[in-house]
Amino acid sequence: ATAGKVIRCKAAICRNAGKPLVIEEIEVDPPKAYEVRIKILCTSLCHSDVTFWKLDAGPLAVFPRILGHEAVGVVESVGEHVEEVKEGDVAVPVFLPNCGECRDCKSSKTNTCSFGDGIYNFMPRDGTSRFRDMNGEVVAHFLSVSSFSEYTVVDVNHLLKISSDFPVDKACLLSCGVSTGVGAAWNVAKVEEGSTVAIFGLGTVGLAVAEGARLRGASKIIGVDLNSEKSEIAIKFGVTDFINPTSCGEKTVIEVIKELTNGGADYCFECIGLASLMIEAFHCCRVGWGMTVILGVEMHASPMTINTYEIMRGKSVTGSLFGGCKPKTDVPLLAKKYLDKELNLDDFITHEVGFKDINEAFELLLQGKGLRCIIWM
Ligand code: CXF
Ligand code: ZN
Repeated sequence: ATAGKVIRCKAAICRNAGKPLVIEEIEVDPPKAYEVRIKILCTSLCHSDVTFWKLDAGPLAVFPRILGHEAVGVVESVGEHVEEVKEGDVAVPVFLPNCGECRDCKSSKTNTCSFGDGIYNFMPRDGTSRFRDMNGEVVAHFLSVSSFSEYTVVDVNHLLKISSDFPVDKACLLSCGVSTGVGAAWNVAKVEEGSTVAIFGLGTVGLAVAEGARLRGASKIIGVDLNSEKSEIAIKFGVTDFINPTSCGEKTVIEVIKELTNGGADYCFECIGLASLMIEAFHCCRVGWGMTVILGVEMHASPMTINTYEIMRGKSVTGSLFGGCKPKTDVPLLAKKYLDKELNLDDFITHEVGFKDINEAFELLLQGKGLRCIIWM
């Protein structure tokens, strides 16, 4: 039994911005109060990992650290006061907390739990790390998860239990990207039957929006991406029309979408993270009621300038974290939709690698090849 002891295991450490991760031995401390030590079963790469991997300056550029936040694992041991899970349970960690007790958690209006110092606090709740390298140097956590390690320590507010017979690779997808996209269509836009949807960026998040819209019976799901290779896989998630902005001929994307939707889409989703594209999405939605949902993380802090008169006439812009899903209650519901053969999760998994080849998963994502690459520990 390893409970109560320091565990020595392998982790992929990010030591320098934009440089390949280095697999090293590390020490993982036992979980403190309200914490859970998890043996990661598999993890995958979400674009936010790449975003932070590239970040070379500012308060959010922390080194060395263990990236990774889309994962599933089995509970190895629990700290004091943890009753929700026990050794052997399968758990899905999530970057967004869900304490269940704060005003936000008790409200149906939001999923943004106010536990902790926000999602950018890269240490557990007491401000210290559970990771050290072999020189005794502290290694930072990331988004409260740090799944690019054989073992990690996660606060009980950042995980949920999932049935142990649920396929683990599919559970991994529900830990970030897919829940974010499906949730945005269901909880944020609340896409209805017959409505029209335009999605900018057909990565995993964008295609999960399409999947959510498909299940809600949207009549048109327009996908926009610079990579025409996405058009084929997009069909599997219900995309009915594909637009490559570089091959619209004389027309602009805005004109093409307005034509396809008889005046503008009911719902537009930005899944890239560029203020300029958010503005373009806003122009593609229907005057009077069109809603633009922002999912992409804008890292340049560029302002989004829009005409307030269009807002007065009824257009709106909104956003969400984790698709408005409350992790502990909504992730198990998504898992059930998969078991009921409604939600397509299988087609998001396009690649698989062993942990030692984790840098190949970075290559694939950087080249825009495929959707999720499952990294098996
Ligand atoms: C993101 C959401 C926005 C802030 C950074 C992390 N979450 C997951 O990818
Ligand atoms: Zn993510």
